[in-house]
Amino acid sequence: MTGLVRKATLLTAAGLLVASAAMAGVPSEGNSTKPACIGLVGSVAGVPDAAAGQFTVVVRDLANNPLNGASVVIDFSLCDDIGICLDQLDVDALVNCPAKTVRKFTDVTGSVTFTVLGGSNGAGLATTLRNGGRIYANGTLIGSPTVVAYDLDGLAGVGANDLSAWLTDFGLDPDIGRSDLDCDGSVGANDLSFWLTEFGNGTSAASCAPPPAPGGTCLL
Ligand SMILES: [Ca+2]
Ligand SMILES: [Ca+2]
Repeated sequence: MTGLVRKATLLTAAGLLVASAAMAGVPSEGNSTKPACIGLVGSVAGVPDAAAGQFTVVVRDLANNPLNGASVVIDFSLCDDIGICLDQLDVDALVNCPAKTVRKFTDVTGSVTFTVLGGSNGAGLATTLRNGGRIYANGTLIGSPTVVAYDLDGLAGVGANDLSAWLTDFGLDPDIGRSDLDCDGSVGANDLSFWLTEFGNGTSAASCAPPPAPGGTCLL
């Protein structure tokens, strides 16, 4: 190997190392695991309704390595019809009321699990309510889930008034994201089945306390 070739080889190897280092630690939307829909739920006796609302985000970088300690923010600021609870009944969840976000951090496997407490105010229509959620990892957008809610009036847990709100959404527009409880892309009979099951379980009997302000921002 001539000196020139050796130098070129070394420079190429160094370049690859630099590129690899740059990829490491940068969250990748394509490599990360995130939900297509986020279901907001209530609680009962201070216990979040994880059975209906729990979801997991796995953050991986551009080199497909899991990111430990990554800040994962679920951002509801674009969802005018959605309100989140000030108290998420989760010591690891950091709520930012003005920003309308919930933040947690990933573990060594790059994973973090959420159950977001909140509901809807039943306002707004149509496609603006689809894919309105945002998921950020260390500030990088990695997902835009639809945000669905069982408590569609944001009051008194999951109850009869929410059924009425669901039926209104069903009648108005099959594309109203908040009522697409099975996350199949439209509001239909199967979503009603989901809602009835949730109502029957009684595990989201309580709404936020205190309730969110108009517009869904939680009260400080
Ligand atoms: Ca309700
Ligand atoms: Ca559906």
